[in-house]
Amino acid sequence: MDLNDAKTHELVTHRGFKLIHGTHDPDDVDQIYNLEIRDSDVFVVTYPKSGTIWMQQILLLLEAKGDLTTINHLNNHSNADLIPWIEVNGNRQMFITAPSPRLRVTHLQLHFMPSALSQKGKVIYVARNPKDVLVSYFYFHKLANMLETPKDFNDFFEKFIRGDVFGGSWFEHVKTWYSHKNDMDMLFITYEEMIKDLQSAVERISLFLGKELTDEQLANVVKHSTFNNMKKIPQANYEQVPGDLLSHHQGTFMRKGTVGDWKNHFTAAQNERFDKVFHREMENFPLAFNWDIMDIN
Ligand code: PPS
Repeated sequence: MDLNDAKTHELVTHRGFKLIHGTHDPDDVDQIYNLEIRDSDVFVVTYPKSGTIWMQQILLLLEAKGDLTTINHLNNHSNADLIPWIEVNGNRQMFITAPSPRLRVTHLQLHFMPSALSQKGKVIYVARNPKDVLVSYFYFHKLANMLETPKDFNDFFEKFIRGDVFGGSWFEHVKTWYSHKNDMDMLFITYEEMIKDLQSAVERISLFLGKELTDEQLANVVKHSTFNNMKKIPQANYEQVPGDLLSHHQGTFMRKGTVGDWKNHFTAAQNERFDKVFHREMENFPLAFNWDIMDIN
């Protein structure tokens, strides 16, 4: 696509991946591959709606040893200001000169990421069951003005299955990253594991990052990263993001935060179709997901 012809909302296919016109610049994204990496760099990698803001909150709290008041939220910075997207316009340049530790998030596919990540730095990949991702992403398309408002749920359902959304195919994203998890220093964790036992998840993340927190500090990290507590923090719920980016009257970023909400949205036919695609795509792949809150409690 000629970028000059692209309108806001439009997805731009670039090297097999879908970017958002106006939010991402393909030439700039291509330069991420050559970034120099430090041992202390940490990248949180997610397919959209898989728990990015949650992991940002946990990493910020681990840095702050559980003390919410020392996080720069006070200056009205959101989680994404404090742990920015590497692929968003202007952020790559900022990364180069930022002080350590450089904590970043990304939705990018592996082939765009700094090649030096195989030698240095750490990656935390968060995966979420794709039925809940689809529902969460549907609502986010209504909220986020940089994304096209879906015609209806079924229309979005088909787009998601085709991978015709920012982030491309969920299946490709998860499979590619998972199959390269031993090529770098990666922690692979699921949203459902975090829902099931946040304390253990936080301990795993802390250990992976080599942090040394007391039990009390860890307990505070857990306390300030629960859904209900994060929802009350405007900077962790993107409440202060300007209305031209998020239509706040359409809903809240922290929406339901649970496992199995897809059951309130999928028809029996959609579920059958999704299962077929899932089995075809994930056959022989050693990844299992929890689809229902009842299965993990
Ligand atoms: S984005 O736009 O890609 O950055 O979105 P992302 O942050 O990856 O995902 C948003 C969903 O994660 C849920 N969330 C949580 N669930 C449980 N506990 C906590 N603490 C938490 N924080 C964020 C958020 O509510 C979105 O999911 P849905 O299903 O829409 O509620």
